[in-house]
Amino acid sequence: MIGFFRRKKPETPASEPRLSTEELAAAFPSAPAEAPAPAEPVAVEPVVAEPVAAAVEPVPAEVIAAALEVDADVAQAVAAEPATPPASAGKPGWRERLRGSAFARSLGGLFSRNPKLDDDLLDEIETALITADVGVTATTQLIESLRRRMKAREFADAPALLAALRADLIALLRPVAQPLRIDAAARPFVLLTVGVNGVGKTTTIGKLAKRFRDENRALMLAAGDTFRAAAVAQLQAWGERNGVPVIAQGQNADAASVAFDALQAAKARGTEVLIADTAGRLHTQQGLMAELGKIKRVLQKVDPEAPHEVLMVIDGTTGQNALSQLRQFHAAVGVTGLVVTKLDGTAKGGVVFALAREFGIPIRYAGIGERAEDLRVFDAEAFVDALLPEALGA
Ligand SMILES: Nc1nc2c(ncn2[C@@H]2O[C@H](COP(=O)(O)OP(=O)(O)OP(=O)(O)O)[C@@H](O)[C@H]2O)c(=O)[nH]1
Ligand SMILES: [Mg+2]
Repeated sequence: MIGFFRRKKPETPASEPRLSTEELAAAFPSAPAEAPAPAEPVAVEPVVAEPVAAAVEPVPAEVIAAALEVDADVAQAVAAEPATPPASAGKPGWRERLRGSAFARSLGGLFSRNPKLDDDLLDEIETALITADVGVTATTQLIESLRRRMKAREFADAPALLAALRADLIALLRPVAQPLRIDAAARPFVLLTVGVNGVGKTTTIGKLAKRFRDENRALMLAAGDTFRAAAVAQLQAWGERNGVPVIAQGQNADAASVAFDALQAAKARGTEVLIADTAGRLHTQQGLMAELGKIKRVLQKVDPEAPHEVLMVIDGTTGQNALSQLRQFHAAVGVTGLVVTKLDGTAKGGVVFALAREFGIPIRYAGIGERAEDLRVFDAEAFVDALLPEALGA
């Protein structure tokens, strides 16, 4: 039995879903969350566009340094990234980065011994899933499905049940593992990033800038966080590193006006992708949430289809609070894709399953570190296998 766990790669993948698609659909309906109406009427203000701000000149190193000095987080991220990664560096895999997660650790205990196929095993799995932030509803559905099948004698032994759990977890995520497609007809393709404070929006934009530059796309960034000191310099530092122009106005400028200028400039230059940063805001701050709606409407004055993607960044360590964050941001601005960050380190990671089950909104990318290359296209199987103990997963 232990041999099963030790096997490197099962020939018949243990991932073979044992639930039919219909059963899964019934077990995990991805009902879109009810979008509560914003409590505050959204004011549409005409935007008096300043003349299109020229792409900001490269920021002098001392300005960035000064800015970075006051922002230890950024300084750390910048310092962490080698200008040219050594040829041998290679991209660290999902498993390597997610190994320390609470999910991997709590489920790992189950695999380090030889569990019996009984209700105690289900109880232990249930505790592990709840501990990892999978959420009560998703956990209950997973456990009840396993229990039903165990009673129906579908599993020969405990490893068979654990393999079924792996397959069910993957099946839960597969519908939302939809990569971002840049529509070539949209020029520029406008990406608006939103999310609460400190979740990794600006870092994710930097990572995307590198990714899109590597794909030889003409890019532009809009410094729409006019609220936090050093936010503009932080984005400019990322822009400079990747040779991408950044449109900015002064601190405390109107964020919608920055977005408007940037879109006009991007259009004039035939830019392929425009990524707009926004200030972090709590989903409970009604006024700031309404501002997001305004940014969106102002973009639509230039291009009625913009933004083509409203990318909400969610911190993977947040836990179940991520659900109310997404609900509120979705109501305010219509989220079309997610990035779940900080899945490296001690993240529980389970909230990804709760988000998938509750909203069915595509998860575009996963952030698994602070460096430019630490962004992965979200892959259901790779993610689950990185969370599960090695012997079962890969
Ligand atoms: N470990 C880890 N850290 C991350 C990841 N993504 C971002 N961070 C770190 O999270 C911190 C905040 O990142 P920012 O990009 O400034 O977050 P933000 O959402 O733009 O923050 P505000 O603009 O203040 O709302 C920084 O220290 C980043 O390096 C990730 O995937 N893994
Ligand atoms: Mg930011």
